[in-house]
Order: sequence, then structure tokens, then C-alpha cells
Amino acid sequence: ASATPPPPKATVSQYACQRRTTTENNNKTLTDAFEVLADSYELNEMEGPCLAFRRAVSVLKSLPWAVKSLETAQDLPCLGEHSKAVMKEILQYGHSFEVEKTLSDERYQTLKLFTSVFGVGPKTADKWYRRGLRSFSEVLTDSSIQLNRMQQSGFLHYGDISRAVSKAEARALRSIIDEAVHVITPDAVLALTGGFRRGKEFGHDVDFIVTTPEPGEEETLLPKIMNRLTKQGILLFSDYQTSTFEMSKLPCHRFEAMDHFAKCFLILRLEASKVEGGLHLAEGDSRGWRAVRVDLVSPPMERYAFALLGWTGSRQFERDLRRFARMERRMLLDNHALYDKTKKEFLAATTEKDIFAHLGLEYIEPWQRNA
Ligand code: 8DG
Ligand code: MN
Ligand code: MN
Repeated sequence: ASATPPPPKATVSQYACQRRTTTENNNKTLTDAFEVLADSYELNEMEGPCLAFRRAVSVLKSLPWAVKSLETAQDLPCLGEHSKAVMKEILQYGHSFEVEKTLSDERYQTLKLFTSVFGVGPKTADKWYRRGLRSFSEVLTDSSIQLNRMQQSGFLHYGDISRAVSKAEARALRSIIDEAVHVITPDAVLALTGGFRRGKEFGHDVDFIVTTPEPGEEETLLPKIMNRLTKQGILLFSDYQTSTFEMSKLPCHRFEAMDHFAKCFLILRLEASKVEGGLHLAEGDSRGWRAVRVDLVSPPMERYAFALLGWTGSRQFERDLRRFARMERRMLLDNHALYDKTKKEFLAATTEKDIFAHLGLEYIEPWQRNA
């Protein structure tokens, strides 16, 4: 008899929105390897293979058991020839030659390094790489390179913002934003979204939704918050985008990936004294503050449920919600609305549960959306 019982034979859905994925990952060796290949394809603008590996990662993350042989993975969805070949190598030898080769590739290493800077996307990273640049010091001393404001801040605060934000730090930031919005509007609503709402212990930033019940007032909220943070001397950087959202102009054929709500991407100065248990700094670093990335989005209250669902993530969970809506329900979902193409109407929702119900999906709690 085998020492470990065989995994249960329940069928796994090809859609992340029909799976429950907590932060516990039983297949980290495999998913880390697949993520290297997905990132590499993404940096080379090969969307098909990138998405295939992202889907495979997401399926493996949802499993309550560890894949130990190809046979047990046989009935899983979203595992193609390529991912199975990589999986076979890892299960047999403990590592994959293709992944090792990618990790030691100069272009991959350089593009990963450059895109780790706030404000530097794959296009800019590739441009710098093609100019022969390989390190931060080469980029910073090249006189032909003009950094934009975001990239300048990205380099200035690189050490801090490339370091993970802890839950305690996220809580401290919540109090700071909470105090600011309620001074501005007593009936304001503030909600934590992103990875921390999904129960993650660490994040690369902290995401919040802020709004007010008074229609139109949400549009002035972010500038007022930013003003207050400036006066407190803790706003180190801000990129503010005004709202371009108009309900009457929502397209009924194709929804967009980016939303039109007012939003801002910030870098804040967080004092150690505000964080229970202290700042999450490197060993030996005893500074009294650190820089942290914060995202704020401000939808009209009437669009709150859609914005909350869209900004909670994970990205793969969102992609599959939209794909499921389109492919299985002839509906279009984005951060603003849900449109039924059969009934030719927008479906109302005040909570995330309403949206899952419209889609005929079992409700998935935020901490089960770590796809
Ligand atoms: P992390 O920060 O802990 O690393 O993970 P995360 O919280 O899941 O990632 P995120 O990059 O902060 O994104 C959170 C969600 O916000 C994600 O589902 C995608 C969503 N999102 C939008 N629009 C935009 C946008 O314009 N920019 C960014 N950065 N995220 C957006 O819906
Ligand atoms: Mn986040
Ligand atoms: Mn974010």
C-alpha cells in the first residue's frame, strides 16, 4: 500500500472563479518555476504562452494537495504539453533546465531588474536593454536618458518600495487614510482591497477604495486626501488620474481592462511610531520611517460593488471572472458594470454577492481569490 493516500478525484474547474484558492500554496516549487517562464514570455510580448503558464500556475495554487507525479496531474485543466514537460523535469530531477536557462539569461535578468523599478514597464526596460544598459548605475549615469517623475521617485525610494509591506504597516496606513477621509467627509466609506483584503501577510503596496454616498462628491475626494497628506508632510510622490467615467458611455460590446474611476498612485512616508511592532525593515536598519506604495481608487458609490470586486484581485481571478462571464454567460464584466448581452441590459449590484449571483457562481470569499 502507498504511504500517502491518493488525492481526491473531484474535478477542478478551468475557471479560477469556480475554485477556492487560499494563500496556502502546496505546489510552490512548480508554481515558482512556471512563473519564471510566464514572466519571460510576458517580457517578450508572447501573450499566448504567457497566459497558458499563468493559468497552469493558478490551477496548481488551488490544489489542497501537492502534485508528486504526472499521473496525479493527468485530469487537471489548463496543463498543456509544455507545462507538463516542465513539470516532468521538476518532479524527476528537482529542477527544470529550461527554467534554469531562463534565470541565467542576461536579457531576462536585466528586464526583471529594470521593471522592478516603480514607473518602469516592459517597453522602457527593453529600450534601455537595447541601448546596452545592464545596471541601475548605467541607467542613472546615461545622459541620453530622461527619467519621468514616477521613475525618479522609483529610483529614489527603490530600497524601501521593493521591500514587502507587512500587515501591521497596512493597518497603520489604513488609520492614516481613514482619519484623512473622515475629516474631509464624515460619511465617507473606506475599504481595504488588493492582496491584503485577500488575507496576504505581505504585499508590494496597499490598495484602498474610498467613496462617499453623495453623488459626484467622490470626484473631489482624492485631491482633498492628497492635500491633507501633503500638509502632514508624508506625501512623497503622487500620480493622480481624474475620473473619465460616464455610465451613459459604457460600451456594450467590449469592456476595457483599465477602469475610468479617479485614482492615485502614491508613495507615503510611514513613521515607525505608527506601526504596531515596528516597521518591516532589513536586519540592522533602524530608521524611524520607510516609504510605502499606496493605491487609492474612488468610484461613485453606485459602482462600489464592481470596483471592490475588480480591485480585490487576484489578477488571474479577475481575468477568469471576465472570461467566465463572456464564454459561459454571454455577459460582459469589468470594474464598472455587468452587462447581459442576451437581455441587452446592465445588471444592478450593491454587493459582490449580487454580482456572483447574477453570474450564477457560488460566492467566493476574498481570501479564496488568491488564484
Ligand atoms: P500585491 O500588491 O500584494 O503584490 O498584490 P495585489 O494587491 O493583488 O496587486 P495590485 O497590483 O496591487 O493590484 C490589485 C488589483 O487592482 C488587481 O486585481 C488589479 C487591480 N487594478 C485595476 N486597475 C488597476 C490599475 O490601473 N493599476 C493597478 N496597479 N491595479 C489595478 O483593476
Ligand atoms: Mn496591492
Ligand atoms: Mn496596487
